Amino acid sequence: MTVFDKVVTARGSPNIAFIKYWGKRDEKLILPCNSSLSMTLSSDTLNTTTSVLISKKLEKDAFYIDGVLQDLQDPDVKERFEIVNKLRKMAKVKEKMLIVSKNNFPASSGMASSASGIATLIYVLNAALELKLTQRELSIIARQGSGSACRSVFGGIVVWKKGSNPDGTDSYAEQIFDENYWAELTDNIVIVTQEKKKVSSRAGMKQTVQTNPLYEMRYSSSETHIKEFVDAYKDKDFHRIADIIIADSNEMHALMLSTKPSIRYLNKASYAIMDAIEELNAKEGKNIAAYTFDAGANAHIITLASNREKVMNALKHLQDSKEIIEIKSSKIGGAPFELNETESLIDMQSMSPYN
Ligand code: 2P0
Repeated sequence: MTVFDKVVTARGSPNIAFIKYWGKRDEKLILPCNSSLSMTLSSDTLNTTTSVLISKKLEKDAFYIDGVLQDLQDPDVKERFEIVNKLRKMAKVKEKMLIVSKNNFPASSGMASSASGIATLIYVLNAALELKLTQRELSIIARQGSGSACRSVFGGIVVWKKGSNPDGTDSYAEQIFDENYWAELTDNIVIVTQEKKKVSSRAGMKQTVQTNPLYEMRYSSSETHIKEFVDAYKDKDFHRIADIIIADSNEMHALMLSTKPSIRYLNKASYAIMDAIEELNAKEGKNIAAYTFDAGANAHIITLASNREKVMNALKHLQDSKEIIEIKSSKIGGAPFELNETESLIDMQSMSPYN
């Protein structure tokens, strides 16, 4: 039974990939060329909150993100809204929906707002439509909204298996370690730019697969990296996981660089951060921090909570020189979860978003 005339609210969070997804074998179904591995971040620091109301009294669908009413005719929005229609159809519901979503971080700052947004949306719709889908089923649907979103359906360390079925039924995420296994892990997001990226991930990865003669190597190297990472993580061996995290980020950015035309997301400040982290590790005689970059210049510095201060000190000169705008610290976190009525983003009286 679908929950009518009642607001359901949930919260989810982004994930940071340690073994990167960068290329699709099927654009429509969003099937990746290689498996990937990520850490889900705690919703304490970065999160998306989404409320949904399904009612016969609503005349049309409305979808707000960060206070902005989305144009459901816009091709990008329409494509993403398809998953809403898919779930509504599964529940045999015809009523319209009001969906209100809020990120507590800027959408274009390279902090995977689409992963967090889509995973939370699927989760809240599953609850509101009382579909009772499993996390695996939710992951398959989230994947079709945005690849990396399928990993944010789970907490902890998550692997998105590339699968081999042409229909995508075996391409989903799975939790490998829960968030409590190694709760000391932190991600310190170093903001060096707030500019929107010039090449979208979607366009960039397509260009890489189509034009890059080096791309082939990614099929095997990603699998090796995942296997090595899981082995090292089992032993809580930070030195080894840091080596793999750094190597995989550099490999993806080397592939971007050698794409035609070349794609370059890193900037001068990104390289200065890489230098600072490498110098810190050399000084310590072992890796106590790892850098990783997604499709953007902002760095993610992975370190244990006990070493955060050393990392901050190593980056201080870049903060003083204003090359670093801000550092947002987060830690490993769990799966999306439901919130109570007090956290609702929808005013039931007026059936509209709270201001
Ligand atoms: C990742 N990224 O594994 C990689 C690393 C960026 C660099 O997944 O086209 O928004 O919606 O499937 O998931 C960003 O791409 O792309 C991404 P689509 P998505 O996290």
